[in-house]
This record gives sequence, C-alpha cells and structure tokens, in this order.
Amino acid sequence: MTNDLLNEAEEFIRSCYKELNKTNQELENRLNQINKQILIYDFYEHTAEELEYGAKVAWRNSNRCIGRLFWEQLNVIDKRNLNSEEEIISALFEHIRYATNNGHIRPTITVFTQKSPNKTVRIWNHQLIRYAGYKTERGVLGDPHSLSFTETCIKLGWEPKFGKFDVLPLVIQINENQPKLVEIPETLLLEVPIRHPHYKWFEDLNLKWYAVPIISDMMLEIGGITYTAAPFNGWYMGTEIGARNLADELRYNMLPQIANLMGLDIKNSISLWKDRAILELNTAVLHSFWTDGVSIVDHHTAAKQFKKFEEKERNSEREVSGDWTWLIPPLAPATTHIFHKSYKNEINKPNYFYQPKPY
Ligand code: HEM
Ligand code: NRG
Repeated sequence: MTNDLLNEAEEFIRSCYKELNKTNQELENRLNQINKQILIYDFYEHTAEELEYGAKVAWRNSNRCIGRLFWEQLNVIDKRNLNSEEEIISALFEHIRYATNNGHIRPTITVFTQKSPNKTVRIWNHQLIRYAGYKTERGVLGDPHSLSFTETCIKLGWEPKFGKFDVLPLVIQINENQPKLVEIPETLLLEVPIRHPHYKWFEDLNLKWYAVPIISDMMLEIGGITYTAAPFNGWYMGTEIGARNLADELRYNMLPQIANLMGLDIKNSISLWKDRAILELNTAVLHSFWTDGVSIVDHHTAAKQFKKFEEKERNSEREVSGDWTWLIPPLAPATTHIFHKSYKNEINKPNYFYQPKPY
C-alpha cells in the first residue's frame, strides 16, 4: 500500500517538476520530504502548485474530452482546508458564480479535502446543476437521467416540484454523516430558453437548458492521492444538449414533436425526419446560447480546436490518447477529422475517474 503510494507520488512529482522546469535540487528535496511524510503518516499533501498542475494534466489526460486544447487555462480553486458541510456548500455556490461569470464561462475546478481513513467528502449530485426526473403514471416527467438521484433527494426530505426543468438541490456528505441538502439560490442559476432563428413556433416547446455543466461525481487522482470531491466545468458543446440531452429517446425525446411541427412524416423513416429535426434542434441550441451571450462551442469548431491540441501535444513530444467512441460528435461525425483517424485509449494519470455512487 505504502509502496504503491510512494511510486505513484514519485512518478507524478518527477513529471510535474520536469514540466514546471524545477531544478534537480527542488525535485530531490520534495521527493525526500514526501518519502518521509508517507513513511510516518501513510499519506502526503500536494503543494498548491502541484495541485494546480495535477488538475490541469488530469484534464489533458481525459481521453473522452474534445475540449482539451484549453487545459492550461483551467482555474483551480483550492478548498482543501474546508471542514464542514456548510463551508463546502458556500464554496460550491462560489464555484457556480465564478464559473458562470454572467455567461462568459470560466473553466474551473474546486478541489476539496483528499480522501483519507478519517475523512471522505462526497458530492452526491452528478452535476451541480441538473434537472429532476420523476416517475409518473404517464411516463417520466423531467430528465430521466436524474430518476434515482431525484428519488434519493425526496427520501432525504426534498420537496418535489413535478416540473419538467426543476433544478435539484445540492447533496453533500462528510464521512458517514447524514447528508446535507440545500437548494441552489435562483440568482446563481443561468439558464437559456431555446428558440430557433427561423421557426417562431420553437419557443412554444418551452425548452431550456442550464448554462454550465459542472461534473461533480468524478474523482480526481493525482500522484496516488484521491480527491473524491472536485467538481469541474468547461462550457457546453452544442450537441451535448441538442443531440443528446433534449433528443435521446431515453432523455427529453423531443425529436418526434419537433418533426411534427416541421410538418414532416414521422411514420416514414426515409423522410429522414429525425435527421431534419435533430439538425434544427441543434441550430436552435447554438442560436439561443449565442444570442444570450452564454459560452458554447459547435462541434466543427470544437473538432478544429482538438486538432490544434493534437498538434500542440506533438510539439511537446507527448502522445494524445483518446476514446474515439466519445470524441466523435453525435452529429455529422464524419465531417470532423476525428472520425477519420484512431486514438490509443490508454489511461494516463493524473486523471478524472468514475467512483461508486454513494446512494
Ligand atoms: C467529456 C467537451 C472542459 C473533462 C467531454 C465531452 C465533451 C466535452 C463534448 C463528452 C461528453 C459526453 O459525450 O457526455 C468539453 C468542452 C469543454 C470541456 C467543450 C470546454 C472548455 C472540460 C474540463 C474538464 C473536462 C474543464 C476537466 C477539468 C472531461 C471529462 C470527460 C469530458 C473527464 C468525460 C466525462 C465522462 O466520462 O462522463 N468534454 N469539455 N472537460 N470532459 Fe470535457
Ligand atoms: N454530456 C454532459 C456533460 C459532460 C461533460 N461535458 C462538458 N464538460 N462540456 C451533459 O450535461 O450534457 N465540461 O467540463 O465542460
């Protein structure tokens, strides 16, 4: 155990200090110090600089992410010193406010206390901002992706609102304590009503989506240390909302309604009604975010940015690993360069990993 940690720590510190152009003396000193700490305490703590670099490299190593060109611009907020649920909740509110930035979204991560035998912090939400989903006799109301978490919130005392776009409360747990629930203040929530540049009827669908995707259920692993609560965000690629969240049959399933309103024959798949509807839905998402001044990227621009990332990495003599099945956009994949090449899906660390659900 101790040996694994020592090895992981050493590997991280060596590459970190090399990329940060530290002297050999600094490297040796730090390795000695970490060695001692691990031998005595069975753990060590990152410096603020190591943490910042580790979180950035974890993004750089995220094989499924097409947005990695901007990995060096991640804003890392160090909140490892917080001890209570209340303090953590305030820090999450501050993350939402800082990252949202009135629509000019800032890629941000807030890192809470590392996992240790006597302390574990977990955020139960999949994303800090997410819509509830309810099972009713007439099918699912809201986001089916949130069904089990919504049920959990209700069991913990949350009052369900039975709307299509109810923002779920934050749920924070320290150790095995009773989890704390709190609503996100409305003033912090930025949402975008979806309308179409040409189809006036589109707004009558009353669709909207929240501005900032803040993944809060993954763990950040750096040099053998695990951060179980480290919510991070960038901005959306339009297809995440327009080709998946609002389109998937197992999500908001809006394509049949949109196709009907477009006057297409949804009985006949060779009319390509799904393709026509999904295209207009994606047009509407990009148009609405753009018009409201909320950061978003279309999949063609994102793919171009990813190409630039690949070039930059090659110049730094690093290989880009990637998960092709996730990197290709769900809309017109073959129009991007990503479709036409392959990537090694090799897992490098630091990285962000799934962890078991706490509920
Ligand atoms: C996945 C885009 C920022 C880490 C993804 C996906 C997209 C994307 C389209 C695939 C999502 C899906 O299919 O569900 C972007 C864009 C960003 C951005 C446009 C804008 C800056 C970030 C940041 C981080 C990050 C800041 C971490 C610091 C990840 C990870 C995944 C991912 C870990 C995989 C998630 C999973 O396995 O569920 N990203 N991303 N991304 N991104 Fe990014
Ligand atoms: N598809 C998910 C979000 C996954 C991460 N996407 C990002 N991440 N853009 C959804 O809510 O649609 N990010 O950190 O910006």
